[in-house]
Amino acid sequence: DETFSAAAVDLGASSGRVVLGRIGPERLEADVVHRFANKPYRDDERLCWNLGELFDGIVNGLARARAADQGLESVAVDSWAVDYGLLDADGSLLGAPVHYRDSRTDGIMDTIRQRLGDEHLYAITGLQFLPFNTLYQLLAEGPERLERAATILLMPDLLTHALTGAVGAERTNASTTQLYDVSRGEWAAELATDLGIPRRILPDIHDPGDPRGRLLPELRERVGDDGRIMVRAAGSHDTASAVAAVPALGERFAYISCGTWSLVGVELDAPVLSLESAAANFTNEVGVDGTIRYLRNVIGLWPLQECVREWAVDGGSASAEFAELLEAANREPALRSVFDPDSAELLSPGDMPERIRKLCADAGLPVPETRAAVVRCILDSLAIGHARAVRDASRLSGRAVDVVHLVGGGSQNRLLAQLTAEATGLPVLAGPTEATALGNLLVQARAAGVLGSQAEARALVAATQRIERFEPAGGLDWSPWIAA
Ligand code: ADP
Ligand code: LRH
Repeated sequence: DETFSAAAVDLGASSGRVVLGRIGPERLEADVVHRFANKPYRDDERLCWNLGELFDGIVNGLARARAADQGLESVAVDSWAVDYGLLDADGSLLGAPVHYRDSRTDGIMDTIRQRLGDEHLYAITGLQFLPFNTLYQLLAEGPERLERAATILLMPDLLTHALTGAVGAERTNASTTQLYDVSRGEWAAELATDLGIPRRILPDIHDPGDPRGRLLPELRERVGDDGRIMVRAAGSHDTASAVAAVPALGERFAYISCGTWSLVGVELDAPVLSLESAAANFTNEVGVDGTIRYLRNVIGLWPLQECVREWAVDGGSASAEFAELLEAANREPALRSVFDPDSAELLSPGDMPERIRKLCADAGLPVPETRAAVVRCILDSLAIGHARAVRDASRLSGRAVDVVHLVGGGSQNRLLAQLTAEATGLPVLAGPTEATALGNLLVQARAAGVLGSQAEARALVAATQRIERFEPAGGLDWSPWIAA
């Protein structure tokens, strides 16, 4: 039997899931065997991730995957980028991992940019300037805590450590820290030292697919494993895994990995480190097989998630109430009021409908009063953000783009897919929804020798997964909005 059984642990900012995959040269089946909410909490002052709950979700999910398939032989973890836990010399966690949307980093990025200069920082790291990059979070820890720390483990590495005891950093996610030298392919040790971040806390780097260890004995019992399961590194940055599963058959494509964030860009062989690229805030993150994810963070479905949270509407994939809200937004007039999706005011949680109304009012546009009008305003604005980023990615990298692949939870939003096709003027291929988990699984299958190249893996996604095409029809002129 040539079928390979693996589980992907995929943690998004809004939910986590364990996906059981069965993969062969012409087979790719993936079932979500466990899905759990990812709910940050506020301790005295900080917004934190609930590591204990996430870990329980993972172990319970792996137990379900093992019960469903006795042949389960491989597991890998991916999650959102930049966040981490610090371990002390005894291997104990120095406090809960802090959420990247916490205010502890306020002001730090600006200070560092002034001190070192964008040109210097970008030439080394190629990373976009986001206030919550790991670099700035580490500086927010303060010197005493950095002194006490023995190692930093990014979220997927922290969970891999909890599963196996192994310590290390996986490359695709290391590349999101702004402490990684994208040209040399190693930690930017000098930059770290200059900023007072001890070099010793940055662990050895591993590549996607590398074996990381067996489950710890106490977990084998909970999972029902007899020591057979190998935990591997995935492309542990969720966006790296999502892009690895984009069902593109050629080179002339852009992708939008759309969930809490929309990550919008193209795939390249080498980084673009021009000042123009830095000014447009494009990033050069490392992908599977050493590719470069040349992209920009666009606000994504975060404002919509925050609105439905405020309205106490279930925004989950099977919610009828959510589907009705999107239907109502579809009936609203297009491009009535929009906001700049790059507005820094929208990054933190809370009070989202009011903040959106204020942005519209400040811009002298009609204020969206009803829920349907607010949702329409969000989706129109997001489509504008998508179009602007696709255009700039292509222009700054010189890569021609004929088609846009929309993947992730947001690819189920048909209105958003249609608006994105209209705004970009390009056909949009929507799906797969669980691209991240699929990309995680495909890397494991390649490491196990079940699949060959990345191109073969992508062709397998294209041949087996449901993908819907949206044409750039519609009589509206989006260009003034994109230009503004
Ligand atoms: P993340 O990985 O960042 O947690 P996901 O990729 O899971 O995000 O995407 C979550 C988003 O997908 C939700 O915020 C929601 O807007 C969208 N979504 C989920 N299910 C549906 C659905 N059935 N119809 C439309 N949109 C959906
Ligand atoms: C998407 C993502 C994105 C990062 C953000 C913090 O889940 O990993 O690529 O910028 O989370």
